[in-house]
Amino acid sequence: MRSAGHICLLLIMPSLGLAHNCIVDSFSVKEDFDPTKYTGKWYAVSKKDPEGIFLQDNISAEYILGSDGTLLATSQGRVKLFGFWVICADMIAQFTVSDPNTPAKMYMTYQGLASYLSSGGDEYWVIDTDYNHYALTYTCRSLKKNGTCADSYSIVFSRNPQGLPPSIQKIVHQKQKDICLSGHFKPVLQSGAC
Ligand SMILES: *[C@@H]1O[C@H](CO)[C@@H](O)[C@H](O)[C@H]1NC(C)=O
Ligand SMILES: CC(=O)N[C@H]1CO[C@H](CO)[C@@H](O)[C@@H]1O
Repeated sequence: MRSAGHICLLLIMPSLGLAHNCIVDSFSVKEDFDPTKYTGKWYAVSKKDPEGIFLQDNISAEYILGSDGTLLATSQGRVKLFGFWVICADMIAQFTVSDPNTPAKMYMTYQGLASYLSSGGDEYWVIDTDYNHYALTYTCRSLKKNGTCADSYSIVFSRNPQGLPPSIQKIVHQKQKDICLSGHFKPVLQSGAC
């Protein structure tokens, strides 16, 4: 009986591995995402960068609930502009939900508080969060023809700037795998530089 069980497992496992494609539309996001519980301060502890300019370190964001129940945020981070000028960037962002059935799939409109900072918009998906310790966000800026992502970024946020305990890192690693970004993350320094 035992060995039969083992054979069964061996046969199933490789097919589970293959079944996972990297089609962005198939990524699961936090179910019944609750923006109220998401409010407050979050610190970036690691990130996967997109192409082009992106926040470097000391990245944090503070979310509040707007009058219509959607999220608003102020965020900070160090950014290198023109290849050499490192400054602390202050940004504000507004979030909208297009499909109420997937409240974790938001669209973020952001604006730099200085004229040399960029403004724009990006998808902002909360892949997973427990609201009290960690959150993993994901953005795909452009898709390939086959539905996989051509240019993405993703950030691991923690309520605690010191980082995440190992038990939670394990959950986050699995989620990073689920969005096909395993091994692409780099730590974000929180030096208090800004
Ligand atoms: C999608 O296309 C890219 C190349 O554009 C390829 O590397 C990747 O394997 C393809 N993925 C799937 C799931 O078809
Ligand atoms: C964790 C940390 O050091 N965060 C700092 C990043 O920059 C902001 C504002 O510029 C500071 O208020 C934070 O303390």
